[in-house]
Amino acid sequence: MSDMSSPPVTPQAFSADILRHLKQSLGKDASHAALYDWRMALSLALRDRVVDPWFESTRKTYEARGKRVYYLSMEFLIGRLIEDVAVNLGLDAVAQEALESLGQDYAKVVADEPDAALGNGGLGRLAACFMDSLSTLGIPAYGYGIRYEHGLFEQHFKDGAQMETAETWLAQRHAWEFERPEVSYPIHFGGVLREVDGAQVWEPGETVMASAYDTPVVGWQGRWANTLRLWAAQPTMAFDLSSFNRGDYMGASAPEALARTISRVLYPDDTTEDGKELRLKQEYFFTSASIQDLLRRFLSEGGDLAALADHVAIQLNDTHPAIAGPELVRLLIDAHGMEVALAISTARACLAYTNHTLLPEALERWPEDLFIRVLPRHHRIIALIEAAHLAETGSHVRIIEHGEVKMGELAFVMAHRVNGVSALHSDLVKETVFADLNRDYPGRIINQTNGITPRRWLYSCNPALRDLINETIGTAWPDDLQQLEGLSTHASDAAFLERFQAAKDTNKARLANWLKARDGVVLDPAAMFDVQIKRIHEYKRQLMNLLETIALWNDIRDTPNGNWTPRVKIFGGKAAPGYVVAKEIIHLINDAAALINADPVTKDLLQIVYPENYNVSMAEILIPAADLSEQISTAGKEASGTGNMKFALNGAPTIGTLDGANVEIRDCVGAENFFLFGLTAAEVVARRAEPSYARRAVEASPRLARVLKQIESGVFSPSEKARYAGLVQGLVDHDYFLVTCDFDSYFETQREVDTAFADQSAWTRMAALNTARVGWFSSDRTIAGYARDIWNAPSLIGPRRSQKDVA
Ligand code: GPQ
Repeated sequence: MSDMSSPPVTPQAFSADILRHLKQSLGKDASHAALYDWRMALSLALRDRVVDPWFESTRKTYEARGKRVYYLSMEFLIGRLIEDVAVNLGLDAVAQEALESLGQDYAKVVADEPDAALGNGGLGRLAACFMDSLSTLGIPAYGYGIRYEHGLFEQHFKDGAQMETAETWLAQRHAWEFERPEVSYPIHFGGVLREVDGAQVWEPGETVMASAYDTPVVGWQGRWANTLRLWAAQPTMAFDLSSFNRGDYMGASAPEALARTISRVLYPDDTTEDGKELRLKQEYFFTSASIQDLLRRFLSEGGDLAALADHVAIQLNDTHPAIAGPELVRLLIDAHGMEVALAISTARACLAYTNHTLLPEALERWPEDLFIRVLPRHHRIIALIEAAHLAETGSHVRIIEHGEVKMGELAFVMAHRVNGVSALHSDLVKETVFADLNRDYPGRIINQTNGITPRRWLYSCNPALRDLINETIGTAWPDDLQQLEGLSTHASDAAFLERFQAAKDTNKARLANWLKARDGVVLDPAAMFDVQIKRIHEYKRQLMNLLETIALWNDIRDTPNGNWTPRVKIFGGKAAPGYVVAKEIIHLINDAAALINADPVTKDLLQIVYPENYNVSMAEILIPAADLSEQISTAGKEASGTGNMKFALNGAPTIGTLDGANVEIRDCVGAENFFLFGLTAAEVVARRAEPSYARRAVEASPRLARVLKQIESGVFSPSEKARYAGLVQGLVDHDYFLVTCDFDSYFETQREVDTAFADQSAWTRMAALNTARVGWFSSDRTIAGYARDIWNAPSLIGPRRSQKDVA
């Protein structure tokens, strides 16, 4: 293969690129350039170098005439891109040197980039890691999503309570994208169905245009680049001149306002569904544009639609794009004259569906009348799909039932493969939400355990550990992560462990400096950094973590001269704006922090820190600095988790339940390097059947009872004593997530953590073994699994260069 990456770049040549962009693209000279100008010039200089591999990948894809993967996702939580691109192009050191030779602070310029927060949490971040791995593996792929004008809201705390403000990443030009005004598709809504010569004809009521914006996604060593294509909504007619001429100036811009609403803002929900008409329109908007786009590409290459599935693999990231099934069937029938049964089987051969949750409230269902109003033709198509499914299987599972359109069932029936995201989750998918469909379609449900990209989640975010690993086992691990296993033999080498600990200390100091500068908060770097960062949700049990913190505070106050291990409890995460209980939990954490951090008796031993506005960039600082990873969800509720993998990879052992991918992480790192506690998924189900299980758990635990009493009586909310009475009452009355039942086991296990942490070299060894043994959780392994078991999509690049180098 001709080498697609450009010849080596010198820092001198690269500074010339930056200066050229400063002048030609930003219209500034070095003496007048602001931070923004430098950042844009750097980004554009990097982007230039992605274009050749991108074109070359497109050319090879076209030549191969093989399969393209289309990853449809409502969310792509990509975060900042400068370092991602620089690292993957092997230009990180060059870019830094070039910029510093121009008198700029590289870290400051990198940090000026706004996070592209086009997602809520794990599901969106997974999509971003998958894009990185698809490019690294050289699999031709497109990510398809929405170019939200406003990403996930910004979180502020006012007297400890969460406030939300709009996020504005597009207020500045987005450096990485290419606008494609020529790539645009009409998206229809509403209207009526008319029968013409026995066929259904859809006469839509409303139409908006979907316009493409492309961001190249370059993989490791610049060997391949795919496209993230995001759709923006635009009016078919920007401006209604007749209204304007009548003097109706507001009415004149109505078409524009209406259309823009569709791609205006990301829904801030995570694992709970918000059934709004606009959300349905967003889902159909980007799905229809994507299906039209891939069909156009296929047909322009002379493809025969009967063979579509040999060339097209469409992955549905949760049910949000589940309308892809009926949309593809509709286009095959209505636009291309295919017969119904063949259209359904063709679509199914292309489609696959990933389930990300068992929480029943998260499985999308649309009121049938709303659905008919927005998508009348699709409603009819779904009835055809349902009829075919019932006839084929004799199933009793309906897609439209009790006045609702059930998107989980629709996605399942229209997919040739359905996958869960961890071994435990996939088993539970078979046993619970889709038990009946699993019987109807045996073998359809498979597992693909999630993964994370080691380029961002180790190489970029943790330079201290990265350098140590390079020196210890060589540099071939970033695209072959199981090579980290080679660190295991060094885990009994005192000199290595000392360096491993030094890297951790560097990262803890980096976090401490960052927090001091940002929030004025001072951390003790000798204390254990105990970190729980993720969306705030009852099932993730941040509340249990806080109850344990308060119990520890009580114990320290009771015995101030005891042998305590100093801890900093770090929380990070946002609550959906409408999720009342989650917001109460945030408020309580902040209230408790205010009181406990000010306590002179405990202040050197216990601190609670909750930096506002947790996002991907904050995770990149927190995770490498963590000593302990909190993965404490109610067993059976966290589908996989991916933060759990990031912590372990960066040398933070887990305290956790047997939930999601924790199970597999523990299998990999060894039970002795994982702090396990709590009920199993089966025990959780059994416990819920016991009468008054929460009340009994509280009665059996004086320590817990004391904490609950303190909270309930207003110890942490002196200005409003009853503030948390409802929260506590809820726990005692119906503790669905079994915080009370797992509390004692969690508290005791935390004391084992204290003891273990006090033996520093044993602890560091445990941390290093975590890093050494979690290479399997690379998203390269996950994507290779999808490519093999679901997509049948080959890689178009040869063996990794790193392996060639080794050979
Ligand atoms: N997940 Cl359904 C989300 O982040 N948002 C969602 O709406 C749904 C799932 C998460 C899930 O909670 C985690 O356990 C997974 O690791 C993650 O998806 C990726 O699969």
